Amino acid sequence: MAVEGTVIRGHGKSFIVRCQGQEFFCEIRGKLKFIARSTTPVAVGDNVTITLNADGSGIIETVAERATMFCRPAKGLIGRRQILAANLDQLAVVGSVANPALKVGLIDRFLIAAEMGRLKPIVIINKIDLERPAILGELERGYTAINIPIYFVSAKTGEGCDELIKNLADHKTLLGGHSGCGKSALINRLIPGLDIKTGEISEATERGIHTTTHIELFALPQGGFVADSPGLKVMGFMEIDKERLDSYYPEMHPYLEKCRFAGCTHSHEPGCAVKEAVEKGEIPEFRYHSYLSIRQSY
Ligand SMILES: Nc1nc2c(ncn2[C@@H]2O[C@H](COP(=O)(O)OP(=O)(O)OP(=O)(O)O)[C@@H](O)[C@H]2O)c(=O)[nH]1
Ligand SMILES: [Mg+2]
Ligand SMILES: [Zn+2]
Repeated sequence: MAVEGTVIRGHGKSFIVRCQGQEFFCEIRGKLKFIARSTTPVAVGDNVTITLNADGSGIIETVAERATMFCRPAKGLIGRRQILAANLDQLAVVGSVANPALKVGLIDRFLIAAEMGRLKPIVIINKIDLERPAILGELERGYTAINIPIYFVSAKTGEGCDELIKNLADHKTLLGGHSGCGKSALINRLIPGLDIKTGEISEATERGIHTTTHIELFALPQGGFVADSPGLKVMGFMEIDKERLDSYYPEMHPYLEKCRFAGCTHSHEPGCAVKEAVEKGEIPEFRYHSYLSIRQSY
């Protein structure tokens, strides 16, 4: 008899599948490998059916069509992609107020990657037990104005986590962001009894040490899943068309038609309605700066 489950972890060619609260060690049915044309026949997040062997292990028989895919280019295979996770519906960009320092530009890059990957974006700022810089108020206003939920939390003290979990319980969320910002620590806080590995911050560089090495899904007691990930760089980001960068900034939309020049890049042109809106405080400065820095980084 086949049962339905979700792949929560990969181990080379084997997978852990979670079915009705229980976890099964599974191999893939040989035929399946043959059918799948992707470089990744089974990925974390896949909804699968398994049959059970007498020894309690399982065999993955079918993989359901994927609603979403989070990919990176496959090593050594030009034009092919490796699927890092399937069926996620939300990307939480995690930053920390300090240690490592907050990088607003990186948050905005992830938000663009989320939109390109059709994941709903949210922002989580961790380590608020360390300090509360004034920029947090600006971030809150700026992201709330474009309907991106933002949460200020401490994985260390638990502050803000009750609010956050209400959101996460309704989704399958990938936590992304710098190494060391506390993604794994936050998951440990959200799931009592879980004790996944967290790392130190290098004193010399103030950076994390890339403790998490693979994507893994964890079921939240309140419902929903969170996926821990290694301190990922933004993937697929280079594919955006530079001329369309402003389309990823919803707060710029009302002004785009009002610039004096068609094809205005909002950087140096006279009569730029976007720049005027920034000067009047109608577009947050931090968002405009990230726009310019992303433009320049091509
Ligand atoms: N003060 C404080 N420290 C925290 C908090 N959350 C995490 N840390 C510390 O930050 C360090 C890094 O945490 P991790 O959870 O390993 O960070 P990560 O984002 O998973 O890092 P990678 O797996 O390398 O991507 C650890 O020493 C944690 O104890 C917090 O809310 N406050
Ligand atoms: Mg980690
Ligand atoms: Zn302009």
